[in-house]
Amino acid sequence: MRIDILTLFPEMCAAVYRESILGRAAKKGVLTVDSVNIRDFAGNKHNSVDDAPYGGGAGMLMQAQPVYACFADLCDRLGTRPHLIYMSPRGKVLTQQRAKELAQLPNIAILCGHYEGIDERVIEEIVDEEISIGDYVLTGGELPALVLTDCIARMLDGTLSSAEGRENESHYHGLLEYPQYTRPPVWRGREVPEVLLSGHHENIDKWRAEQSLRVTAERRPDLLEKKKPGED
Ligand code: 4H6
Repeated sequence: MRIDILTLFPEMCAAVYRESILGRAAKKGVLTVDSVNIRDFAGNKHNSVDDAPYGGGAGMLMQAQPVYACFADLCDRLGTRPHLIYMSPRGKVLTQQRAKELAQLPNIAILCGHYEGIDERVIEEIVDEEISIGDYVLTGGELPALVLTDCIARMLDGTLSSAEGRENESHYHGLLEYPQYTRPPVWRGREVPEVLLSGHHENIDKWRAEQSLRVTAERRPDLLEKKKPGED
């Protein structure tokens, strides 16, 4: 799949693609990530892309036209229209389930807002979906876009080694992760639970399932209520 990030800060994204799990996905050829500078589509000699909000108020807004021109150019270059996601505190909160669905798409573009946001008209005109990474506010949409990209990338076949897997992890089956331990067997007087040293895989699986339920009940009872019986 291919993800293009539309941003005023393309350099901020590039460093993350090279490092992290995204670099590995790129190397394996399962994912291409690129960023496009919205400022290249300013269309005026001062390269300005912002203006004051009608009706007054603090701060500036990104103008509709540069965002529109940037997306139109991307569509031309790709020869297709990617699913366009706008990262915004107003969006629907990201879930593992939505990331899994998005990972099925061949082309995604992510629009990052800055200043106080973007002129509503271009959002209505081109945005397919608004996503938030949580109920808090950041200075720009770039970090949320990278969070979403990482979350999608690790759902692609070939991104994770088989050892890392996607199966056992927190939130994948709607439960939190069970506690894990590595050597030594005793550290500062704390012992590794005996069952994990037993080599009895059936008992180990049962212990882990119980622990996942216990941890989830203690910390995130809301996840247990959401989980429908039989759902993975
Ligand atoms: C769109 C509209 C996403 C994007 C406004 C973006 C948090 C999230 C932004 C803004 C974001 C999230 C601009 C509003 C700066 C606050 C960029 N913050 N903001 N939760 N900020 O996913 O002022």
